[in-house]
Amino acid sequence: MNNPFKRTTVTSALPYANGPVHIGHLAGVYVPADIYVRYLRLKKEEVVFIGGSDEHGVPITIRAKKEGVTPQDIVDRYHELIKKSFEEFGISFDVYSRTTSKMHHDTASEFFRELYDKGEFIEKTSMQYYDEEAHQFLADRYITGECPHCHAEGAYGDQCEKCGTSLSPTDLINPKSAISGSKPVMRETKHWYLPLDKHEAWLRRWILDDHKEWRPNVYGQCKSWLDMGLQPRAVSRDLDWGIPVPVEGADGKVLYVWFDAPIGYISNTKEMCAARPEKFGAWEKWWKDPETRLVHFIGKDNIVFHCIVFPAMLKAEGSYILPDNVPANEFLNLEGDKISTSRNWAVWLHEYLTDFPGKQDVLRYVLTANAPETKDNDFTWKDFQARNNNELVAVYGNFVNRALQLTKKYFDGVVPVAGALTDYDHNTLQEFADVKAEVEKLLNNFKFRDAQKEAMNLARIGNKYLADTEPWKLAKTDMERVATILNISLQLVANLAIAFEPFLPFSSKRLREMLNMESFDWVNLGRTDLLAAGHQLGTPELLFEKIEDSVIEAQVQKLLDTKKANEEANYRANPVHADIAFDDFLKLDIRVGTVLECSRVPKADKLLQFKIDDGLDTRTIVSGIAQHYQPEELVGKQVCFIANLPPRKLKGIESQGMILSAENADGSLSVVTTLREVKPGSEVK
Ligand code: B3M
Ligand code: ZN
Repeated sequence: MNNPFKRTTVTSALPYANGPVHIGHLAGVYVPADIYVRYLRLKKEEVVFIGGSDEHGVPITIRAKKEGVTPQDIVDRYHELIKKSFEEFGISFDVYSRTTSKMHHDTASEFFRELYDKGEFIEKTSMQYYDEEAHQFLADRYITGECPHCHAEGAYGDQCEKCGTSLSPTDLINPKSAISGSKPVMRETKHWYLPLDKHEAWLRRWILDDHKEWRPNVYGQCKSWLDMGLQPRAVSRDLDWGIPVPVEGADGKVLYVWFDAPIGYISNTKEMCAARPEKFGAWEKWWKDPETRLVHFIGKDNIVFHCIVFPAMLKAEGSYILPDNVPANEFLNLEGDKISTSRNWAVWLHEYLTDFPGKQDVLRYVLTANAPETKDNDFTWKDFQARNNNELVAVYGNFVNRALQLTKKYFDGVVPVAGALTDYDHNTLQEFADVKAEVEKLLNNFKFRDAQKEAMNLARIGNKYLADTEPWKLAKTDMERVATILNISLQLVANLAIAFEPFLPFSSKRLREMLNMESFDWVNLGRTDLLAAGHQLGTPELLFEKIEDSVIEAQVQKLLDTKKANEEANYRANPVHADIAFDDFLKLDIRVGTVLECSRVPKADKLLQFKIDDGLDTRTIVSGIAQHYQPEELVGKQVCFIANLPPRKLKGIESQGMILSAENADGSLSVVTTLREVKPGSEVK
């Protein structure tokens, strides 16, 4: 590849400082970014690795309110915890700062002001919910009410967590302020918008024509956004947590968190350069020099912000470079279920380290071996164990251990002199050299999973070499040949220390200590003279240990306990309602109907449309159960429905009633039916 770049700025998404980090974060963003940066550093390329915490946004304020502390308390707590987790896992940031820093507030504020002064924003007023008791406008998340689709209580202004439908605050039935509990009123408010529609033409060319090499998932998501047509996006919010909008008359308004967060990459670079100018030089060279290559590592839910919104901001400012690549990953699931912070369905990094002290590289290895590069992937404890025992221990660790132990036994741990090489020796070394080119190609293309697999293949070659040449058998008859075999084996071991360095930095460091070598350069990968004859090695130790079944079973049990606790919490969260008068029950008219027709509602992935024989007539009912049933399964079935609710419009269809379903703890639904067939229209009493 013809590389027109002189240096690389690598950023990794700034995690929200409202919870600890888990394996999904590591697998999706931080391990791949770290592998890439370590690889470039080993190649002696000029690179910086920028990280930090994202400390603004509504979820942080909600969490603070719930705990009765300030948002600053929340972010202080989690920023430290997250930072420590990253350090412990060897994520080698050159800077890890935070968006509540003064440097960031100033930088983001100036950035906004510059675009404002250049006329890059449009101002719009709109009607928004306002809490008259708390005297503030309500962010979408601060409004709760009844979901218009599934009628669950407590749906948020942006989404119903029960049925997953995305909403706007005005969709909610009986909206309530989450701050004061009062009924919010509509008020006019002014906001600034980035007119993405004006940027659409160049974005199309830049992404769709000039960056066809981006990962298909990234390119595809961008294309579908662009094809739908871009709309102006609000870059300010009515909120009291964040960076004040630096414009006259903008009291009570802050920058939208997705406006300030990516600018955090720039602020943190500035902080890094200010702290160590001799090492990093001026910050501008990392952001404004066209010879600098900008690469953003992110998860798939951040694609639009990094490929469309942030580039539009940078372009509007005018003096910045744009990202050259955005290698976004898909999601990692845990034992078949989506990782969820609120359901505690995760392997938290700080807990992992308590349970598996010193085994950072094992997790790094497994997460890369399973990296969700092209599709969502699953982490299971069984697979974790198998990869440790069958690959790290049985292949890599085993080869290293045999080579070092045999050298200790026969040559007192001194690298022996190699004699004449056989054809087989030459072939083995050639295979090694070939793999180097392959690993490099894969790393250059952000294919970390395959690159690590190739590195493991090197260890396989080594293992096979020892198994085929059997030096322990030759020791009685041909010490000269043993010397050659072990010399070659040790060269292969040294090569492994280099090849695995980006992936498994802790193990490579230990291996270097066992080899008694300070450091290796990536350029030397593939060479067969890394260790000179006569060089005294250090003390051999096991590089990896087997993980026993009982240890894995304990982790699986921990997750089962979480599942059980979630189910119980779910039951407690839905206790039996307060008593009602019998007359109230009589008001409810529940009837049995027969499903005549059932179909999906276009553009609503949750909704099914029913035509029901209600005994007298047919009626149309729309129900939010499309994720639980195929329409054809329900035709001909008898269902129970509430017959005397006022009709309501859903996606433009008038729904004349509500079909009853029972809900499991995991959210799955089962339609309520009768045990024996009855006449349509029969009353349920
Ligand atoms: N904090 C969202 C996330 O953690 C957001 C990323 C910001 S990157 C500038 O998924
Ligand atoms: Zn709902």
